[in-house]
Amino acid sequence: MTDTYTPPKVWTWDSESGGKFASINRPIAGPTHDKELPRGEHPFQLYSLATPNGVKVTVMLEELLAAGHKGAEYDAYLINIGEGDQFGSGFVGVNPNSKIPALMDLSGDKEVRVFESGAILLHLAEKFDAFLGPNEKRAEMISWLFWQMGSAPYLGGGFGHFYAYAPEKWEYPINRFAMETKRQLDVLNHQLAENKYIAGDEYTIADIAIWSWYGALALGRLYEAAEFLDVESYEHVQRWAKEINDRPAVKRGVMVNRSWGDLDKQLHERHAAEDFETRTADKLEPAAE
Ligand SMILES: N[C@@H](CCC(=O)N[C@@H](CS)C(=O)NCC(=O)O)C(=O)O
Repeated sequence: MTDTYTPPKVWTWDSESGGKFASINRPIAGPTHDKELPRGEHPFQLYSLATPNGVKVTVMLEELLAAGHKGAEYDAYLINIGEGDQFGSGFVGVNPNSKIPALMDLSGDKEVRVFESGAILLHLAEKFDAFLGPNEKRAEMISWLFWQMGSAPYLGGGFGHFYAYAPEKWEYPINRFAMETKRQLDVLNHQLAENKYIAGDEYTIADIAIWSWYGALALGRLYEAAEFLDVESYEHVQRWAKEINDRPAVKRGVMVNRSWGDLDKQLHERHAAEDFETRTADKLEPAAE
């Protein structure tokens, strides 16, 4: 690849960069418009979309409910990041970083906002004392949770962006990030060769966080890159990814705030357990033109 770009002395925001998310990317923080967020009746209010970062939280909430934690009832509202919903004033009030997922915890005396998917997982796990694994493995579990938070931007923002979303295919960034993504898959493969779950014998929030990205990748659900990355060859990641995929709470969690794919797998908003049966997109009236 030849370098055809000479950076100016000072970068300025004067043209669209091209690619899938060019129209929503901007170099400044803060709201672009006034918009209050809706609120339901449950202790947790989630504002999200079923991307891998969003799915972490809906899987966790469904797992908590499946484990009998009735206090984990939640209302989930769809944030359409392609339309710029993340820049509305209400959303920015919950997450000043303007990215899904964002959570309001109304369960205590004071309302608490939580943003960053890893922080949300930890907040919920500590609140319900669930999916934390045994005490003696806590440092290991948290290490893997933070591994995911630090690693996935190379997979999503690096590999996925240049392989699937950039306006052209450039060999240098695709090579660089394919190499790193495969290295990460191999790290997981080694760990899962020795352990049933990522931090030992118990299913934890580290599995939920890592599965949402690397499980989806291994199952061929991200960037149409399964063949290119030869994901089938990561034998232990495959075993683990399929096992977690079979969990009923995971099957529900991936449907919440999903707005693409099969209509019967899209639950745009979730307010009650029965919504999975009665309010998927195939069962709703089409919106008026
Ligand atoms: N580190 C954040 C990343 C969140 C993130 O990147 N969210 C994306 C969707 S997966 C988003 O909201 N993008 C909108 C934007 O960049 O404007 C987390 O884990 O919560």
